[in-house]
Amino acid sequence: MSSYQFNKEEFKQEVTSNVKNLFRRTIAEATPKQVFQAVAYAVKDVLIDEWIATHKEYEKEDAKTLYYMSMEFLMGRALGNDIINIKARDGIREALDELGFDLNVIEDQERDYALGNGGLGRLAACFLDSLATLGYPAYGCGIRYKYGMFKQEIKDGYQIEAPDDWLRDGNPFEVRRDEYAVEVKFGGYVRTECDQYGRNHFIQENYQSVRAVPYDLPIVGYGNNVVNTLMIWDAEPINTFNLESFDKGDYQTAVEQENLAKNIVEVLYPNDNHYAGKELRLKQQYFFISASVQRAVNKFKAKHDDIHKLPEKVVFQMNDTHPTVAVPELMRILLDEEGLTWEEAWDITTKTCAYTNHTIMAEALEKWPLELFSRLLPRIYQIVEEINRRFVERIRQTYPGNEEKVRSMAIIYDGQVKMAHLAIAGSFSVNGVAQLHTEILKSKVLKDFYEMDPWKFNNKTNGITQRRFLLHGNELLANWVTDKIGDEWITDLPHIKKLALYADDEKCQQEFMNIKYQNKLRLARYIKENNGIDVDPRSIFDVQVKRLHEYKRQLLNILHVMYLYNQLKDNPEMDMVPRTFIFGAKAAAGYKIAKLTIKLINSVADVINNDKSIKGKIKVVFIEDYRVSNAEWIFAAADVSEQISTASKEASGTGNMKFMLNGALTLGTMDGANVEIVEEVGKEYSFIFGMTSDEVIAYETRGGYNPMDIFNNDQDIRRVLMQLINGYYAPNNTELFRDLYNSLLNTLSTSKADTYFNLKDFRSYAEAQKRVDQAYRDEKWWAKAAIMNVACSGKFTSDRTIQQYVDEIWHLDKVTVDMDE
Ligand code: Z15
Repeated sequence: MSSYQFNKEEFKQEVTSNVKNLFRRTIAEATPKQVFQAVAYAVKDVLIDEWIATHKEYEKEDAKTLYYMSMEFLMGRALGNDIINIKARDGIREALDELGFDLNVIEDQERDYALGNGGLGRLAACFLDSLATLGYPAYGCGIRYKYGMFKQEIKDGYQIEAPDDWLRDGNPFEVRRDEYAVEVKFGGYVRTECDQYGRNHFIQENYQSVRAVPYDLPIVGYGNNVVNTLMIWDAEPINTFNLESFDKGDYQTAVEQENLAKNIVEVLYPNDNHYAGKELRLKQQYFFISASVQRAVNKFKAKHDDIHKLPEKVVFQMNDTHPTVAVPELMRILLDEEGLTWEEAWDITTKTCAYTNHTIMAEALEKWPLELFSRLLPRIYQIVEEINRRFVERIRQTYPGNEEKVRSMAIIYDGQVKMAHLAIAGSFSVNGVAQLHTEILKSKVLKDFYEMDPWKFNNKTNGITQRRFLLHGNELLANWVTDKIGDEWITDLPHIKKLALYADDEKCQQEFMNIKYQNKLRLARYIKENNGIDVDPRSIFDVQVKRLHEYKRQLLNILHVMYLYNQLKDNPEMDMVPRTFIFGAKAAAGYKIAKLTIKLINSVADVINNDKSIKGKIKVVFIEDYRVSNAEWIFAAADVSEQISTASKEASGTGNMKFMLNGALTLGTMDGANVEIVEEVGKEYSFIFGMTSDEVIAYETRGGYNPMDIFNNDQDIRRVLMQLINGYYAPNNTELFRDLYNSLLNTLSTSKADTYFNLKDFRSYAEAQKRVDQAYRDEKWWAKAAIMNVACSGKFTSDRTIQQYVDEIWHLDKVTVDMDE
């Protein structure tokens, strides 16, 4: 296979000429931002030929294609990743050097593509990277939000949300594909017309519509010339090409359609693991799904004349329930536009759609009120009703006389459309995202569905791309690993196991710890620049970065910091390894208790960081605007990875894997993929604590536990809790943290107190923290344990996850792209 040959002089030429053409400046006068744009266009120039060649190959091979449907793609930055994947990073670094610019500074000019909230969106991004690297035909299908995830500013310790105007300077990598625009219809009513053969036709009338226009973004495979596509849809008013409503003088409708188009793609909903039930959200879902399904069917029909064969060439993976309207939308197209019978259409649909479940949290389950659903999507609603009617019929046939099954499994029930039930009924595959999670789905949350169709259920433990989170994010460690064991790990992560040979080697241990130190220095500089806080790079970097959510228990972490500080105040000579507690987290804008937790962390930080008497033994840092680009640096610098969710609640977690890959030790509960991490690296190189998921679920079945028992019996915990309401961390407003106190202890209703078992797990957590402190004193042991974590991370590459999806669900054809042809 021949691949792209980088030519430095040509590249410098092109950058120089791009700067001229774009900005009317010489390269010497250009700002870093302008140079970024010029470099991005030069890189795109390389990609574009591979992009075209890749799709030629897919056409030629008539390869089966995956459409990965997701409301979120948390891509981060493109440039650094793309030039690594075309293997031109060193060359471009040199070229820029010679032009007088630093590649790191240039990369830093790019905005993150923050089209996602957290784990679910970042998983989609890792999957695209792996699909391209493995050479599988795949499209990511999503929304081109005008504003992505909000930028977080911390003012006076509070989170302030600022709009993420990520497209302001344009996106050099995107390509607008006007020729693939389609129409998406909302509202109106359905008129039924009987034709001469007695067949019913369903015609949507008096609707509003928008024009969906796809923008393509290149997804570059590693060193294989494959460039796949992330297709994100923009909405435009339809009347730019259809002036009908103006002709009729229907000014009102025209204006409404214009507003509809403007609103639909305006902003990403900033809720992670939480369903808000907003009408606009359902519009967004149907908008991008209808557009994507239409595009997929059109593309299939351009090459094939038998629509029955769709499942042989096309597969839709629904990333959570958000894209579930794909099921009735495909039915609509097959019934109303292709004229198939219900049985034929259902057969095709249920062989084309597959569903991934990402959570067992009840508050995340999407249930749309019938009134809203039927008003917005009248034809889709009719189809869902019929799907439900037949599904309920099947339940009754399978379980005669057992109406309880109907109540628990129906798609339409209690005046709502239950999207998870629709997704399961309409799919040939239902997968969880870690072993434990899948077991809980099968035995608890989706038990009835599992018992009826056990063959649908399967597990695909999540993974991450080592190309972004080691090769790009941690260059020092990546080079070190390659020096030791060669570079196969880049596309075959299990090879990294060979590092275990070096775990006991003292020289290697020192080299490793020195790299960690360099990365801690880099992060310390970032923290100083962005937060103005001095941290000691010799201290333990103890890190919890993830969305802020009660079940993830940032509160447990900060309560423990308060406890530790009390101990130090009592005994300033207390022997402890200096520790820097680092937090990074965005809270959904309307999530009060989460925002208050951020304020608490910052208030505790204020007090502790300014207390000279503890001699800098504890520092607390809240990193503003945690996002993919700074995450790469944070993982690289971490010693301790905090994965402390209430057992059973974190479906998988993926940050846990990124820390492991970068040689941090896991301090965590037996939850999600932590279980598998510990299985790989061994309990001896992790710090495990807390209740098991079985214990948690047993308590929940009994209606919770009474935290007052702990409050009454544990002096240290009581002291910490009192500090929430006595103004210790808020002298001017003693009531500030009352809601946090109440969430832990609400004396009026025990069932609503501490639903995430913070206090129940506190002692066990504190003990585990003590073990961390002890362990770090033995630098050789720590280095060995850290190296073992890196060495045992092979399972957690998204390349493995994708290969399992391909083998067991998607059955895609692998393609190779040769640039000589
Ligand atoms: C989200 O980020 C996740 C699940 C959801 O249902 C939603 Cl709406 C958002 C996360 C899980 O919380 C996390 O455990 C998992 O690793 C991730 O999805 C990817 O599967």
